[in-house]
Amino acid sequence: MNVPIALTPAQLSAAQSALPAWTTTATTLTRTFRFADFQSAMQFITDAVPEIERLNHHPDWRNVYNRVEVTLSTHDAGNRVTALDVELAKVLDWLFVTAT
Ligand code: H2B
Repeated sequence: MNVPIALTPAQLSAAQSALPAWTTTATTLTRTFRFADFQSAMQFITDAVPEIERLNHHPDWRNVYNRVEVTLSTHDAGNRVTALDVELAKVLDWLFVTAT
């Protein structure tokens, strides 16, 4: 596998524009998804599994009742944000829109 490259400041800025619901820093993309209830939150997590495996890129996330708090970072790039994080963020946004 190619070593993932951290985004430049200009690329981070473009990522923030493409992901308005996310908080973008050089080291993390974060978003909290809110659902009707616990079961809907867990369904979202389950629905994301095939896409996560396809990307071979894994989120740090935390579920509290109807919330899923997601933090994306690329460990292989020294815990920096890379294009893989941006791609996974877009996938999760898409799954969220189709689920709610
Ligand atoms: N997920 C995330 N979020 N960051 C990584 O650096 C990462 C990963 N690396 N999933 C992958 C797996 C790597 O460990 C394997 C060997 O491809």
